[in-house]
Amino acid sequence: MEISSLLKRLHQGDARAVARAISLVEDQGQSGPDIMAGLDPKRLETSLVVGITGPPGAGKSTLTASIVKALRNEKTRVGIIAVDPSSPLTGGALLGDRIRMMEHTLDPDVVVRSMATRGRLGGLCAAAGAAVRILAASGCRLVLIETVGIGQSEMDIATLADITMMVLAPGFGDDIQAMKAGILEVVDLLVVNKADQPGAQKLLLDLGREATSSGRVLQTVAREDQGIIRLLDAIFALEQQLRQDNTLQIRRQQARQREALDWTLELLKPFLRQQINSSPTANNDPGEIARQLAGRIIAEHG
Ligand SMILES: Nc1nc2c(ncn2[C@@H]2O[C@H](COP(=O)(O)OP(=O)(O)OP(=O)(O)O)[C@@H](O)[C@H]2O)c(=O)[nH]1
Ligand SMILES: [Mg+2]
Repeated sequence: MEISSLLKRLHQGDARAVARAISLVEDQGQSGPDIMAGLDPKRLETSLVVGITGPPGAGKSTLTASIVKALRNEKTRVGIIAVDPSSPLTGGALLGDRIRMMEHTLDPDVVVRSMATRGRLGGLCAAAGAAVRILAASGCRLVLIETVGIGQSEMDIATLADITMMVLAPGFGDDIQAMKAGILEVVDLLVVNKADQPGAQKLLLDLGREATSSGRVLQTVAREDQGIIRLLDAIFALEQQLRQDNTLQIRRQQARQREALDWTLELLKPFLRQQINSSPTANNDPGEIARQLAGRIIAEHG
């Protein structure tokens, strides 16, 4: 298909054109850059990217589905990128959640893209960043990125987002709960999900009064669609603030730099592999091989 007609259909919101465009960019073929360059900058500007992270089982997928439902009630088009092989969105998890999301599978204004971390050597940020912008250009006012876990790579993906949100639940991710209010230095919003469960009050107490009264800690019962409107209000209020004080622009700039680094490493990989494989070295220490190679490259180009 011609890139121009692909772009046209993409901007009309055609789900297959969206999927095709993302695949073409992921494949790093000739047309990738043309697609990215052809995306409507106005749509990219007005869309909002929200990263949803948190320990396994806290209710991220249920919450995502519930947010989607609330947005669809307002006729808002929404994109979802699920970076999680076990996500219900990708068909790997509990039946109940799958049914919940199936509500939206026939809705052309809910665009879901899943990305597996497993089996991927790198370039996840780069690929996810491109997918985010393609979804935004297709008319998604909101793009949600769901990543499982609380580690560094999940946080890296979270840097792609304009606003980050961590979902906690009583009994899940006790290690991060030990960080208490310190979490709010890392993420914008903290969602205490499963507020219907007895441990929720203790979790809120643990977070401390300062945190819970900051407006950045919210309670939800995702399974019952409770607290979602308030959460969305908090997201949009924060968006307005970030746009006003220019923070949004700075965050996007940082995200682009992060993605550029990711792309660069991907593109250099074949060259580096070849260098490593062909260097006649008696050295058996991989760390030392790497230091020497990096040292040579830096000496030549630095
Ligand atoms: N009691 C209660 N259970 C909930 C709530 N929200 C989600 N759950 C349940 O918690 C379980 C895990 O929910 P998920 O949405 O799959 O959690 P997740 O964080 O996406 O899990 P992973 O993708 O595996 O990391 C499911 O059985 C949900 O039905 C809630 O508000 N209250
Ligand atoms: Mg999930």
